[in-house]
Amino acid sequence: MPSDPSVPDALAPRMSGNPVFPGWYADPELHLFRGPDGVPRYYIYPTGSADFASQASFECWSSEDLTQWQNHGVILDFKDVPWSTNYAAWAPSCAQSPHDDKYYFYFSAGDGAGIGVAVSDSPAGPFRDAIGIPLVRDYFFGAQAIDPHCFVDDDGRAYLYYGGHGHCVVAPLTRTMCAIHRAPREITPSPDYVEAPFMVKRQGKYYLMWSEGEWSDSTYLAAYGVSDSPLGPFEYGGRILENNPEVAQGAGHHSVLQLPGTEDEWVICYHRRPLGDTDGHHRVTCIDRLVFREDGSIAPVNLTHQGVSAHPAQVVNGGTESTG
Ligand code: FUB
Repeated sequence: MPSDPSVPDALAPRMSGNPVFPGWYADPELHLFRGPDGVPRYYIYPTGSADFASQASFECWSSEDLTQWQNHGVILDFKDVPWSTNYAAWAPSCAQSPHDDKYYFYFSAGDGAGIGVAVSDSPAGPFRDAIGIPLVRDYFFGAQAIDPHCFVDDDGRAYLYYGGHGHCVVAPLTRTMCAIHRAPREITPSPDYVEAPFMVKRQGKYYLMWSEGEWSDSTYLAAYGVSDSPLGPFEYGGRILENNPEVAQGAGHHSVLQLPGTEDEWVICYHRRPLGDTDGHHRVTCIDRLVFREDGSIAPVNLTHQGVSAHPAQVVNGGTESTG
């Protein structure tokens, strides 16, 4: 018998809904961190999606269960980063150092100024510019210095992936997390690669993910490749995010996270644009399920309005926090 929709179903799981929080936010990087207060929380580090001139700071959001999100306000302001452009604050990435437990925040300073690194004792900031100069500014192998992503491998080695203008590079970081250890190497995984690299390790395989198309319209999408090494080469795996004409367009620039305490359950955090909306900056942050098939390939993501069900943030067996 169909249930009465006016009666709340106490047994129905609480859902995140999509978007997971209000406002125009893009390029979301999702993590699980246990901050200095010892409480594990999910964190999302997005770009504030507005015209470039007004993008001069970064915010972050946190949640204890993926469904209720709290805005922590500005965590890094370009007025405190003198070498930055003071506009086009894009695509941040956050990682916890396995060496000093501090949190390192990598960010793009618009067209030309480069990629910076900031540091904090807390995943919710505030972050301060760590080195006073860009970590990367020049082009290597044609890669524009935007869209940084820091990946920390199980052995404690950290890698910086980045690159716009159709080229992707990776550079190992030093133990300080604030310097390039070896010169970047090109790992552009596909002729269609555009930007937004993200790395995750699952069952010993390295999955490099990226975005293709034009970020401001419905050609935007995401794809992935697989390797035995964080340095590639990557075998093309297929598309994971694409338009759904019933739900949303322009889905891309994402991150993924294994749900804590599960054998193999994953979520994908990405931005997408409302159907019929032609303003390229109108991007919202969403979370949906990501499914690895038995053969290790990734199924195309089902974009939803309901999002994902509540899942408590926890660090299992004192084990890993975020590795992506
Ligand atoms: O949000 C600004 C830019 O749009 C990012 O750097 C690109 O990856 C694209 O998402």
